Order: sequence, then structure tokens, then C-alpha cells
Amino acid sequence: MKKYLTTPIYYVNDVPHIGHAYCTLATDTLARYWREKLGAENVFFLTGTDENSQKTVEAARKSGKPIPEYLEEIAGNWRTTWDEIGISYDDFIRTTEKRHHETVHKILQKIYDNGDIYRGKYEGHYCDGCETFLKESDLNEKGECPDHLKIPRKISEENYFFKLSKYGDKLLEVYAKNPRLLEPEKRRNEVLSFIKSGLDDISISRESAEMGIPLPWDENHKIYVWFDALINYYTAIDTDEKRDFWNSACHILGKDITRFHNVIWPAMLMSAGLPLPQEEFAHGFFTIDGVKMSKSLGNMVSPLEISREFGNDALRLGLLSSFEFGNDGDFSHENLAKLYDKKMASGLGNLFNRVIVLVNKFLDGQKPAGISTDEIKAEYENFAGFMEEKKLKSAIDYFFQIVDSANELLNEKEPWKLVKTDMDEAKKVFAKLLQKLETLKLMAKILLPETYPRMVDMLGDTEKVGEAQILFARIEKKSNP
Ligand code: ME8
Repeated sequence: MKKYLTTPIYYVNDVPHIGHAYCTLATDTLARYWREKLGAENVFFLTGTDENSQKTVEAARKSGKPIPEYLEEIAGNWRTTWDEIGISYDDFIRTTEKRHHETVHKILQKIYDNGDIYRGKYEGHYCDGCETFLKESDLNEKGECPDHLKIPRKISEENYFFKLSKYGDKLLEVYAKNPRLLEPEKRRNEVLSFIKSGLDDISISRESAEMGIPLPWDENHKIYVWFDALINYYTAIDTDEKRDFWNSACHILGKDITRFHNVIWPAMLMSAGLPLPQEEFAHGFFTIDGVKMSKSLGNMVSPLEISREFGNDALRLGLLSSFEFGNDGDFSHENLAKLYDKKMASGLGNLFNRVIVLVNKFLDGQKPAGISTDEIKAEYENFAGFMEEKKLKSAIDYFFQIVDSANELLNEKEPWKLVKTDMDEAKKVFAKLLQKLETLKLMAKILLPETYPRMVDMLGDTEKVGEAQILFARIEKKSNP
């Protein structure tokens, strides 16, 4: 079995904010889980940047740099941000790469040869923010795009069209057969009712565009940015060694882009005679302290700011445990500080520290008999159940429940006193505690990859524990070193 996980490829007119980091960290956490289960060689995790957009041209212009120089710099910035926050991507794709142009041409030619592309005239409202045509019924009462709050441009152009209308019934059939093609159910229902309301053919080229991949059969037209961007998922595995990853493709995306991923993309693949992804999951959006994030409000938060204050694991756990993956929710700095202080430093950090100090002090570091690998496996299986369902918050909550139960056991049994009265009983308690620590260590490999190596060191080898360490420094010290 294989697993091919993808994030959306992000627009390069923007710097990474925590909305992007949320999706990328969630996908990374899933990739880490699947690597444990299937072996690293059977997992392929892709992220990257979406560059063939009019937004790129405008952003480059604003920066005063030539487009290629601007792109190098911004794509590099996305990449280093992901490196800095510990994203374990296997490949980073840029849609201005040659490999992508080649695959786009191959797929487009197949769609063309299948008779699904024709020339026609288009008149409509184009939103530059969404990079899409909007229907009258999509606009708000002021005639604006509801997401970007701007009146879309009126465009009238001769261009090429994709026969999306032909695929409505076929799409309904594939969703009936494989509901995992879009989860959660709420998102699937939205997409199904959009399909049932009737699909229009879509314009897939621009004669006036400055940026983009030319059509294989008409060099004067550039391919519509979404039509090229979606193909990135296929480009990255379009080699003889990697093509068999395609059958296990799992796209993770935000709920804002399901019409592209769950209507247009499967129709394109059907037209090109390619299998559909195995699954897609659309996560929700979050507000910051109850307020929608937006450039104009100036409340965009950089993942780097949080990571530099609290560390990468707190960033990951804070984002993924604020609300269940798939729902909308809120993220607050105050809750993150509490999570770090109470659950990570006082809960997990203290637990590891106390147990290892005590075992070193009273048992000379020797691990007592009675650590049950069966019980460790059973608890890990419960955790794995949440991960398979992509219930990332539940997986994290389960992890902290084990931390709490271990702390309760330690406080209730007081093994530092028991060692003086009943050494056998004290050893049983330490065995149980070390067993819980081992269980937490296995889960931490996925949930707290930055802290994990120190947990490994503290747990030592089969015979003896290692030295005690501080897993999480106090926030006061971090903010004012
Ligand atoms: O749409 N909460 O790229 P994009 C949660 N290039 N997630 C958020 C968020 C928020 N407040 N804000 C953004 C594009 N996101 C296209 C994709 S794929 C072939 C092309 C996340 O840079 C969320 O995952 O606008 C959303 O889908 C993505 O960023 C959009 O990133």
C-alpha cells in the first residue's frame, strides 16, 4: 500500500500565514503517521507554489523586480518557511518548472483529442482574487465577490472552453460510488448540490494573459491558471518510478477551493482517461481571536512568529487542536499560551522529567519488569484510529489524556514514598509510568516531531533510562531570555 498526500500549491503573491501553515501542518502530520505505518518509501508528500497567475505579475510589478527574480525569491521564502517549521515534504513543485509544462501539455492534449475542448466567446464577471469567473448568483447584494469584496471585472473574450457540462452525471455517479472523493460530508453535499444545479462549460485559456503556459495547439493562448495548477498533483508523480503513487492520491485542501478540486479536477481527469484521486478532504477556516484574517485588517499572523516564541511543536499542536479538522473554528494566542504552559510544559514536560529523575534516583536508572508492549500497542491503535479518520484534534486530545492519567497515577501512588515501604509495589508503579511514557513517545514521533528526539534520549535503551531533560522551557524565559 502507498499514500500520496498533497497540500494546495499556494499563490506566490502572498507570504505564508498561519492559514496556509494550518493546512500544511495537518498534511505533514498525516504524512508522518502514514510513514510510520507504511514505511517512508511508500509515502510521498507534495507541496509547492502556484505561479502562473496574473497575481504574480502584479506582485512582481509592485516589488519592482523582474518576474523570474521575484518568483525565485518568493518561492524560496515559502520553502524555507516550511523548512523552518518542520514540514517533511518529499517534493516542492513550482508551476513554472519545465516538468510541469510538459505534463500540462500532455494532459491538455489528451483532453483536446477526446473532443472536450472547443473555441467560443466568453462574457462574464472575472474575480482576480479567486482567479475565476463568477456567476451573477455568486455575487453579493453589492455585486461583489463575497470572498474578496471587490466588484469583478467584466470580461468579453474569444477563448477555448472545456466541456464541463458533459460531466455532471458522471461526477454524481463517481461520488455515489466513492464518497471519500470529498470529505467531510457537509462539503460533499455542497459540491453535489452545485453539480445538480447544472454545470456550465468553462473557459480555459486567455489571449490577453501575460503569465502562463501556452496551449499546445495554439501558442497565442495561455492556459487558465487553475487548469494548469490542478495538474501539479499529477506532474510530481509523472515519472516511471513514481507514477504508481497516483492510485493512492489524497488531496488536502481548504473549503474555499472545493469547486476546483471536486468538480473541475475529476472532470479533467476523466476526460484525460486518468484515474481519480482516492480521497480528498476539505478543512475549515479559522478566525484569529474571533476575527477573520485579512490583509486589510492587518491581522495576518506568520507561522514563524509563533514558532519562534513557542517552538514548532506548540505551533502544530495549537493549530491542530483548536477545533476538529474539517470544522471551522477560532485560534487564539491566549489559548496557545495556555496549551504550552499547562499541557506541554506542566503536563507532558513535568511528567517526563519527574519519572526519569525518580527512576534514576531510586532504581539506579534500571527499567523494572512489567512494561507491557501489548498495552502500548493497544493505546497506539486507538490513536491510529483517529489518525486514519483525520480526526487530528481527537488524536491530540487522546495524547494529552494519557499524559493526564500518568500524572494522576504518579501523584496518587507517590512512588518516591513507596520505595521506602514497598519496593515491589513501587517498581510496578514505575513500570506502568514508563509504559505510558513509551506510548506517548510513539505518538510524539507524529505529533511533536521536534521534541521527540529528546523523549527518545530520556527513555534510553531496553535496560536503562537516560538522563532527565527539560522538554519545554517556561514561556517567561522564552519571551525574555
Ligand atoms: O487557492 N484558515 O492558493 P492560496 C484555514 N493557489 N486555511 C486557510 C486560511 C484560513 N483562514 N487561509 C488560507 C490557492 N488557508 C490556489 C490553490 S491548488 C491546485 C491551487 C489555506 O494561496 C487553505 O488550505 O489562496 C486554502 O485552501 C489555501 O490556504 C489557499 O491558498
